[in-house]
Amino acid sequence: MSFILFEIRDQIGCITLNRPEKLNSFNREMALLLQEKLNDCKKNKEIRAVYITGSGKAFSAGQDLAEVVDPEGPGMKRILSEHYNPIVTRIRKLEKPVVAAVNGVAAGAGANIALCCDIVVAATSASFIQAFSKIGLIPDSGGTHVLPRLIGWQKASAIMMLGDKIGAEEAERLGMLYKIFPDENFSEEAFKVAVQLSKMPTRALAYTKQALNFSINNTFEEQLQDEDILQQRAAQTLDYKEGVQSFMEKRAANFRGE
Ligand code: LHQ
Repeated sequence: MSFILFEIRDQIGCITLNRPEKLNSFNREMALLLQEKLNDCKKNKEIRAVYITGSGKAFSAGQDLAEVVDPEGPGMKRILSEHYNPIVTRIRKLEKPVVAAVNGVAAGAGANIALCCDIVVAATSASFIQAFSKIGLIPDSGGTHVLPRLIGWQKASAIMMLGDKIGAEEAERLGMLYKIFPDENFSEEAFKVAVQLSKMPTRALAYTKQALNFSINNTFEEQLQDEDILQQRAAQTLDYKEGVQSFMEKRAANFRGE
C-alpha cells in the first residue's frame, strides 16, 4: 500500500496521508510522494480543488522520528530542504484551492502543513500540537510564519513554546481553522467544502490566493496595485463572463474554471 493515496473525484484531487499505524508521520518516501501528487494536481486541468486528509485516527504526527535517529536517514538539512519546505511551498503556490480536512491529531510538521492550506476544517475530536519544543526543535514547515498571522503573536508564541495540545474547538475559536464538523459525518461535510470550491471560478480563486499571499508583505498601497492587476486578469476569464451573464439571466452560473 502506498504511503499516499490519490484519486480524482468530482474534479477534486484527493490526497490521503497513509501510514495509519504510525499516525501518518512523514518519512522521506511519503514526503516525496506528497510533492509528486501536488505536482499532479497542479498539472491536471481536470482538477479544480485539492483535498488533503489522513487515514485512520490521525491527520499526521509530523516527522517520523524513527527516520531522524536512523543513521542511514536523510538528516535534518535534507528533511527541511527536500521534504517540508517544498511541500508547503507547493501548497501556497498551487493555483487551486487546497482544503485540509484534519480528521485527528495534527502534530509538528503535520500541523503546519495543515495550517498552510487555504481552508482548514477539523473533526470535533481533532487536535493540533506544535510538538517541536517537546523534542528540542523549533516549529518548521512555515509554522512560525503562518501561525502568528492566523491567531496573533502572543497566542502563537505560547502555543509554539509550550507545545500544548489545542483541541479543535479551541483552534476554531482562536482562528486557526475555518469550521469544525462532528466526527460522525466529518469526511462527508469536509469533502462538501472541496466540492463547493471545485464548482467555483477557479481562476478567480487562484488570484484571490495570490492576493492573500502578497498581502503578507505588502503595504496597503502595494496591495491595491496587486488587486488591480489580479482583478484585470479575473475580468478576462470566461467564468467572469458567465458569472455576470447568469446573474442577469437569473439562473445558476455554470463555471468551468476557464
Ligand atoms: C510515531 C510518531 C512520529 C514515529 C506517533 N514518528 N512514530 C523536522 C526536521 C527534522 C526532524 C524532526 O522533525 C521535523 C518536523 C517535525 O514534525 S518535529 C515533530 C515530530 N512529531 C512529534 O514529536 C509527535 C510525536 N508523537 C506524539 O507526540 C504522539 O504520538 C501524538 C500526541 C501525536 C499522538 O499520541 P497518541 O494518540 O497517544 O498515539 P501514540 O503516541 O501511541 O502513537 C501511535 C503509534 O504511532 C506509536 O507506535 P507504536 O508502534 O508504539 O504503536 C507511535 O510511536 C507512533 N508515532 N508519532 N512522529
